[in-house]
Amino acid sequence: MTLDKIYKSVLEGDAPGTEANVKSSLDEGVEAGKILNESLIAAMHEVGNRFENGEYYVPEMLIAARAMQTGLVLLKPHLVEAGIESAGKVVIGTVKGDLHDIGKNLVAMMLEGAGFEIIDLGTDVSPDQFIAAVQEHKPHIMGMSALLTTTMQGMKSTIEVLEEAGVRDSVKIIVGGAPVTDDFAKEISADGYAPDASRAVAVAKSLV
Ligand code: B1M
Repeated sequence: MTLDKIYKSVLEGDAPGTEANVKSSLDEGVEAGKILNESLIAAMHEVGNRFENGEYYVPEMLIAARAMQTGLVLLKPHLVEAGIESAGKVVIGTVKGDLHDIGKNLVAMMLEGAGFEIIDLGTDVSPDQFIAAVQEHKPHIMGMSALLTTTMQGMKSTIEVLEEAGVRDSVKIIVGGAPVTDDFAKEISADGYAPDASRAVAVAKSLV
Protein backbone atom coordinates (compact mmCIF):
# COMPACT_ATOMS: atom_id res chain seq x y z
CA MET A 1 0.00 0.00 0.00
CA THR A 2 1.46 3.38 -0.96
CA LEU A 3 0.59 5.00 2.40
CA ASP A 4 2.95 2.56 4.12
CA LYS A 5 5.59 3.29 1.49
CA ILE A 6 5.28 7.05 2.12
CA TYR A 7 5.54 6.47 5.88
CA LYS A 8 8.68 4.40 5.38
CA SER A 9 10.28 6.83 2.92
CA VAL A 10 9.81 9.77 5.35
CA LEU A 11 11.24 7.72 8.23
CA GLU A 12 14.26 6.91 6.06
CA GLY A 13 14.60 10.53 4.96
CA ASP A 14 14.22 9.45 1.34
CA ALA A 15 12.95 12.62 -0.36
CA PRO A 16 12.80 11.29 -3.97
CA GLY A 17 11.03 8.16 -2.68
CA THR A 18 8.55 10.27 -0.70
CA GLU A 19 7.86 12.40 -3.75
CA ALA A 20 7.31 9.36 -5.99
CA ASN A 21 5.10 7.59 -3.43
CA VAL A 22 2.94 10.66 -2.75
CA LYS A 23 2.52 11.08 -6.52
CA SER A 24 1.41 7.43 -6.88
CA SER A 25 -1.01 7.75 -3.97
CA LEU A 26 -2.60 10.85 -5.49
CA ASP A 27 -2.79 9.08 -8.88
CA GLU A 28 -4.52 6.16 -7.16
CA GLY A 29 -7.12 8.64 -5.89
CA VAL A 30 -6.13 8.56 -2.23
CA GLU A 31 -7.45 11.69 -0.52
CA ALA A 32 -4.76 14.31 0.26
CA GLY A 33 -5.86 14.66 3.91
CA LYS A 34 -5.47 10.90 4.39
CA ILE A 35 -1.95 10.97 2.92
CA LEU A 36 -1.08 13.90 5.19
CA ASN A 37 -2.40 12.45 8.44
CA GLU A 38 -1.85 8.72 8.02
CA SER A 39 1.57 8.76 6.40
CA LEU A 40 3.43 12.11 6.56
CA ILE A 41 2.38 13.33 10.02
CA ALA A 42 2.38 9.77 11.43
CA ALA A 43 5.95 9.30 10.20
CA MET A 44 7.12 12.57 11.77
CA HIS A 45 5.56 11.43 15.03
CA GLU A 46 7.59 8.23 14.86
CA VAL A 47 10.72 10.26 14.02
CA GLY A 48 10.12 12.15 17.28
CA ASN A 49 9.77 8.87 19.20
CA ARG A 50 13.01 7.55 17.74
CA PHE A 51 14.79 10.80 18.60
CA GLU A 52 13.56 10.50 22.18
CA ASN A 53 14.75 6.88 22.37
CA GLY A 54 18.19 7.79 21.07
CA GLU A 55 17.74 5.86 17.81
CA TYR A 56 17.69 9.04 15.71
CA TYR A 57 19.79 12.18 16.03
CA VAL A 58 19.32 15.71 14.63
CA PRO A 59 20.59 14.82 11.10
CA GLU A 60 17.98 12.04 10.80
CA MET A 61 15.25 14.43 12.01
CA LEU A 62 16.40 16.98 9.47
CA ILE A 63 16.41 14.66 6.46
CA ALA A 64 13.03 13.23 7.51
CA ALA A 65 11.69 16.81 7.66
CA ARG A 66 13.06 17.49 4.16
CA ALA A 67 11.39 14.33 2.85
CA MET A 68 8.12 15.41 4.44
CA GLN A 69 8.40 18.86 2.80
CA THR A 70 8.69 17.28 -0.68
CA GLY A 71 5.44 15.43 0.03
CA LEU A 72 3.75 18.59 1.30
CA VAL A 73 4.61 20.49 -1.88
CA LEU A 74 2.68 17.91 -3.88
CA LEU A 75 -0.27 17.90 -1.48
CA LYS A 76 -0.59 21.68 -1.25
CA PRO A 77 -2.75 22.22 -4.38
CA HIS A 78 -5.10 19.49 -3.13
CA LEU A 79 -5.33 20.88 0.39
CA VAL A 80 -5.67 24.49 -0.70
CA GLU A 81 -8.89 25.12 -2.57
CA ALA A 82 -8.92 28.26 -4.69
CA GLY A 83 -9.66 31.08 -2.25
CA ILE A 84 -12.59 33.11 -3.47
CA GLU A 85 -12.57 36.24 -1.40
CA SER A 86 -10.18 37.17 1.42
CA ALA A 87 -11.54 35.89 4.72
CA GLY A 88 -9.07 38.10 6.57
CA LYS A 89 -5.36 38.79 6.90
CA VAL A 90 -3.06 36.60 9.02
CA VAL A 91 0.50 37.28 10.12
CA ILE A 92 2.09 34.00 11.20
CA GLY A 93 5.49 32.83 12.41
CA THR A 94 7.43 30.45 14.63
CA VAL A 95 8.63 32.19 17.77
CA LYS A 96 12.16 33.32 18.56
CA GLY A 97 14.75 30.57 19.06
CA ASP A 98 12.57 27.95 17.35
CA LEU A 99 13.39 26.60 13.89
CA HIS A 100 10.51 24.10 13.50
CA ASP A 101 8.32 25.19 10.61
CA ILE A 102 6.46 22.16 9.24
CA GLY A 103 3.42 22.59 11.50
CA LYS A 104 3.39 26.36 11.02
CA ASN A 105 3.57 25.89 7.23
CA LEU A 106 0.65 23.46 7.37
CA VAL A 107 -1.44 25.91 9.38
CA ALA A 108 -0.58 28.70 6.91
CA MET A 109 -1.47 26.41 4.00
CA MET A 110 -4.86 25.44 5.45
CA LEU A 111 -5.68 29.07 6.32
CA GLU A 112 -4.76 30.07 2.77
CA GLY A 113 -7.08 27.35 1.53
CA ALA A 114 -9.86 28.82 3.65
CA GLY A 115 -9.41 32.19 1.92
CA PHE A 116 -7.14 33.99 4.39
CA GLU A 117 -4.32 36.19 3.10
CA ILE A 118 -1.08 34.97 4.69
CA ILE A 119 1.99 36.97 5.66
CA ASP A 120 4.49 34.31 6.72
CA LEU A 121 7.35 35.67 8.83
CA GLY A 122 9.15 32.31 8.86
CA THR A 123 10.96 30.91 11.90
CA ASP A 124 12.92 32.41 14.80
CA VAL A 125 10.64 35.46 14.81
CA SER A 126 11.37 37.96 17.59
CA PRO A 127 8.65 39.92 19.43
CA ASP A 128 9.85 43.07 17.65
CA GLN A 129 9.44 41.41 14.25
CA PHE A 130 5.88 40.35 15.15
CA ILE A 131 5.06 43.91 16.24
CA ALA A 132 6.57 45.45 13.13
CA ALA A 133 4.49 43.08 10.96
CA VAL A 134 1.29 43.87 12.90
CA GLN A 135 1.94 47.61 12.51
CA GLU A 136 2.77 47.30 8.82
CA HIS A 137 0.15 44.80 7.64
CA LYS A 138 -2.68 45.45 10.14
CA PRO A 139 -3.79 41.79 10.15
CA HIS A 140 -7.01 40.48 11.69
CA ILE A 141 -5.08 37.58 13.20
CA MET A 142 -1.56 36.95 14.42
CA GLY A 143 -0.53 33.29 14.70
CA MET A 144 2.41 32.02 16.75
CA SER A 145 3.79 28.49 16.58
CA ALA A 146 6.29 26.84 18.97
CA LEU A 147 7.56 23.27 19.16
CA LEU A 148 9.87 23.54 22.14
CA THR A 149 8.87 23.84 25.78
CA THR A 150 11.59 26.45 26.11
CA THR A 151 10.55 28.64 23.15
CA MET A 152 6.80 28.53 23.88
CA GLN A 153 7.52 31.04 26.66
CA GLY A 154 8.32 33.49 23.86
CA MET A 155 4.60 33.61 23.06
CA LYS A 156 3.97 35.21 26.44
CA SER A 157 6.72 37.79 26.03
CA THR A 158 5.55 38.60 22.50
CA ILE A 159 2.02 39.31 23.78
CA GLU A 160 3.45 41.46 26.58
CA VAL A 161 5.53 43.46 24.09
CA LEU A 162 2.44 43.92 21.87
CA GLU A 163 0.62 45.28 24.93
CA GLU A 164 3.46 47.67 25.74
CA ALA A 165 3.45 48.89 22.12
CA GLY A 166 -0.31 49.56 22.38
CA VAL A 167 -1.23 47.25 19.49
CA ARG A 168 -2.46 44.17 21.41
CA ASP A 169 -6.14 45.04 20.99
CA SER A 170 -5.84 45.62 17.25
CA VAL A 171 -5.31 41.91 16.52
CA LYS A 172 -6.62 38.49 17.58
CA ILE A 173 -3.89 36.07 18.62
CA ILE A 174 -3.92 32.31 17.96
CA VAL A 175 -1.23 30.00 19.34
CA GLY A 176 -0.35 26.37 18.66
CA GLY A 177 2.38 23.76 18.38
CA ALA A 178 3.02 20.40 20.05
CA PRO A 179 3.77 21.59 23.63
CA VAL A 180 1.08 24.33 23.61
CA THR A 181 -2.23 23.68 25.38
CA ASP A 182 -5.53 25.44 25.73
CA ASP A 183 -4.70 26.23 29.37
CA PHE A 184 -1.36 27.76 28.37
CA ALA A 185 -3.12 29.87 25.72
CA LYS A 186 -5.55 31.18 28.36
CA GLU A 187 -2.74 31.80 30.83
CA ILE A 188 -0.90 34.06 28.37
CA SER A 189 -4.14 35.79 27.27
CA ALA A 190 -4.12 34.56 23.68
CA ASP A 191 -7.53 34.73 21.97
CA GLY A 192 -7.42 31.20 20.59
CA TYR A 193 -5.62 27.87 20.58
CA ALA A 194 -5.74 25.08 18.03
CA PRO A 195 -4.19 21.60 18.35
CA ASP A 196 -3.94 21.10 14.58
CA ALA A 197 -4.14 22.90 11.26
CA SER A 198 -7.78 22.24 10.46
CA ARG A 199 -8.90 23.39 13.88
CA ALA A 200 -6.72 26.50 13.45
CA VAL A 201 -8.95 27.38 10.46
CA ALA A 202 -12.10 26.96 12.56
CA VAL A 203 -10.68 29.12 15.35
CA ALA A 204 -9.51 31.80 12.88
CA LYS A 205 -12.95 31.91 11.26
CA SER A 206 -14.63 32.24 14.63
CA LEU A 207 -12.40 35.19 15.55
CA VAL A 208 -12.87 37.39 12.45
CO1 B1M B 1 13.00 19.01 16.83
N1 B1M B 1 12.22 18.61 18.58
N2 B1M B 1 14.53 19.81 17.70
N3 B1M B 1 13.68 19.23 15.02
N4 B1M B 1 11.61 17.95 16.26
C1 B1M B 1 10.81 18.05 18.58
C2 B1M B 1 9.78 19.17 18.66
C3 B1M B 1 10.85 17.14 19.89
C4 B1M B 1 9.46 16.95 20.55
C5 B1M B 1 11.51 15.78 19.56
C6 B1M B 1 11.53 14.83 20.74
O1 B1M B 1 12.33 14.98 21.63
N5 B1M B 1 10.61 13.88 20.77
C7 B1M B 1 11.88 17.94 20.79
C8 B1M B 1 11.25 19.02 21.70
C9 B1M B 1 11.28 18.62 23.17
C10 B1M B 1 10.67 19.68 24.02
O2 B1M B 1 10.84 20.85 23.88
N6 B1M B 1 9.91 19.20 24.99
C11 B1M B 1 12.78 18.55 19.73
C12 B1M B 1 14.11 19.01 19.98
C13 B1M B 1 14.64 18.73 21.38
C14 B1M B 1 14.88 19.66 19.01
C15 B1M B 1 16.31 20.25 19.18
C16 B1M B 1 16.54 21.02 20.50
C17 B1M B 1 17.31 19.08 19.00
C18 B1M B 1 18.75 19.41 19.21
O3 B1M B 1 19.31 20.24 18.54
N7 B1M B 1 19.32 18.76 20.19
C19 B1M B 1 16.42 21.18 17.95
C20 B1M B 1 15.92 22.61 18.23
C21 B1M B 1 16.21 23.55 17.07
C22 B1M B 1 15.49 24.86 17.27
O4 B1M B 1 14.33 24.97 16.93
N8 B1M B 1 16.19 25.84 17.81
C23 B1M B 1 15.48 20.50 17.01
C24 B1M B 1 15.63 20.54 15.62
C25 B1M B 1 14.79 19.92 14.72
C26 B1M B 1 15.07 19.86 13.21
C27 B1M B 1 15.61 21.19 12.64
C28 B1M B 1 16.07 18.77 12.95
C29 B1M B 1 13.67 19.42 12.65
C30 B1M B 1 12.75 20.59 12.21
C31 B1M B 1 12.76 20.83 10.72
C32 B1M B 1 11.69 21.81 10.30
O5 B1M B 1 10.69 22.06 10.97
N9 B1M B 1 11.91 22.39 9.14
C33 B1M B 1 13.01 18.79 13.88
C34 B1M B 1 11.88 17.93 13.84
C35 B1M B 1 11.46 17.48 12.46
C36 B1M B 1 11.18 17.51 15.01
C37 B1M B 1 10.01 16.50 15.13
C38 B1M B 1 10.59 15.12 14.92
C39 B1M B 1 8.84 16.68 14.18
C40 B1M B 1 8.17 18.08 14.21
C41 B1M B 1 7.15 18.15 13.08
O6 B1M B 1 7.43 18.68 12.04
N10 B1M B 1 5.97 17.51 13.29
C42 B1M B 1 9.53 16.77 16.62
C43 B1M B 1 8.89 15.57 17.29
C44 B1M B 1 7.38 15.63 17.31
O7 B1M B 1 6.76 16.66 17.15
N11 B1M B 1 6.76 14.51 17.60
C45 B1M B 1 10.68 17.47 17.22
C46 B1M B 1 4.92 17.42 12.27
C47 B1M B 1 4.04 18.69 12.31
C48 B1M B 1 2.94 18.56 11.27
O8 B1M B 1 3.44 18.75 13.59
O9 B1M B 1 4.76 20.82 14.24
O10 B1M B 1 3.26 19.62 15.94
P1 B1M B 1 3.53 20.04 14.54
O11 B1M B 1 2.32 20.96 14.05
C49 B1M B 1 0.95 20.61 14.20
C50 B1M B 1 0.32 21.10 15.53
O12 B1M B 1 1.25 21.24 16.58
C51 B1M B 1 -0.38 22.35 15.15
O13 B1M B 1 -0.81 22.11 13.82
C52 B1M B 1 0.20 21.39 13.13
C53 B1M B 1 -0.43 20.56 12.06
O14 B1M B 1 -1.39 19.67 12.55
N12 B1M B 1 0.30 23.65 15.15
C54 B1M B 1 -0.43 24.80 15.26
C55 B1M B 1 1.59 23.97 14.97
N13 B1M B 1 1.74 25.29 14.97
C56 B1M B 1 0.53 25.83 15.13
C57 B1M B 1 0.11 27.17 15.18
C58 B1M B 1 -1.26 27.43 15.36
C59 B1M B 1 -2.18 26.39 15.51
C60 B1M B 1 -1.78 25.07 15.45
O15 B1M B 1 -1.76 28.67 15.40
C61 B1M B 1 -0.99 29.76 15.00
